[in-house]
Amino acid sequence: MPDTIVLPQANALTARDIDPSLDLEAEIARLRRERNAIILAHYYQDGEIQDLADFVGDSLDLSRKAAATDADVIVFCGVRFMGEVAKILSPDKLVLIPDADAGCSLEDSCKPEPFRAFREAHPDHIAVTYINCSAEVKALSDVIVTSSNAETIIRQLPADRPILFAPDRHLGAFMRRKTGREMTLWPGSCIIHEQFSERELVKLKTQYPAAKIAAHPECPEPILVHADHVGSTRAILDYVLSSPADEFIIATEKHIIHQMEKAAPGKRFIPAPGADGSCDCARCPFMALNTMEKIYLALKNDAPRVEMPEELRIAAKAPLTRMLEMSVSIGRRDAA
Ligand code: CIZ
Repeated sequence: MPDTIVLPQANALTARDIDPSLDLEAEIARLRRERNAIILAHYYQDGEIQDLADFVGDSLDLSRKAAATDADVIVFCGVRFMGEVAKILSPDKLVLIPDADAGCSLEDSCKPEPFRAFREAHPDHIAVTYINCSAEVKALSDVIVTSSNAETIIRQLPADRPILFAPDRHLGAFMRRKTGREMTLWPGSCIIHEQFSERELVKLKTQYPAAKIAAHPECPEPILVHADHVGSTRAILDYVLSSPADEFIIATEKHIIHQMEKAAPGKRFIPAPGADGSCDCARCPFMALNTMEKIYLALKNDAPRVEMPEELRIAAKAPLTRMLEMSVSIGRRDAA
């Protein structure tokens, strides 16, 4: 099946063409109005991008938003597979992403041909695939999940069928422990969640003994065993806001802390440490490729834009639609 393509534009403006005195925020607001565009941002984006966006959320809420919007243009500030999801669900919209190189280590770990072979080797299994994958891998899957709906969806699958879970082996193992389902896991992982250090986490906890630890299920089990709460970004956000505690160690991409600090300015949020205890490890280098300049340029240039062959889009849409249908019990977030 042919690949998704991200189209650049010939003779496009580049960062060098931007007048340094330009008020980027005001220009983006003007272009957004003129183009009837919506800016969607993931919780893992820089704070200034989250503040500029019309809607900030996790993959489930962003997918719902992309499917329902009446905007003509979607600017998706996240990583490439998220822009692909928007295009799959809203094919008539122009979908722009600020940087075509904003990939994902989980997506990179699971290429379509080896995934097809994995499926063929387990013909009786249901293929449950995490949304962090390419459109091609989605097209080869039975149902897509995010970290906020994986458990709800897995519990609805026929109990007598074994499951293939790809590409995140830590999320898969966490789901296996939670649901007791038989699962064969693809050996992928996220470069951010994988590098948190158990030793440094325990050390940090001795400095902040009252702090609660909130961890994302993409973290390996030796991190999760120390957590007071394990959940998706939206679940972690709910946890820290509703908890009576004042201090939290957050084991996921650190930009989610921006929303926490806005909603609970009196509380303290500390990013979980990596192996040397001091690195900026909790920062996703792919998410960090998006900048205000690139959002402005995307709206000026109509590029990079996400396009894909219709045959691929239709094949990838089926398991995504199944995901949305099987997630109706999970409340929507409509506010930014
Ligand atoms: O589902 C997502 O958006 C991701 C990547 C993490 C989360 O838990 O929200």
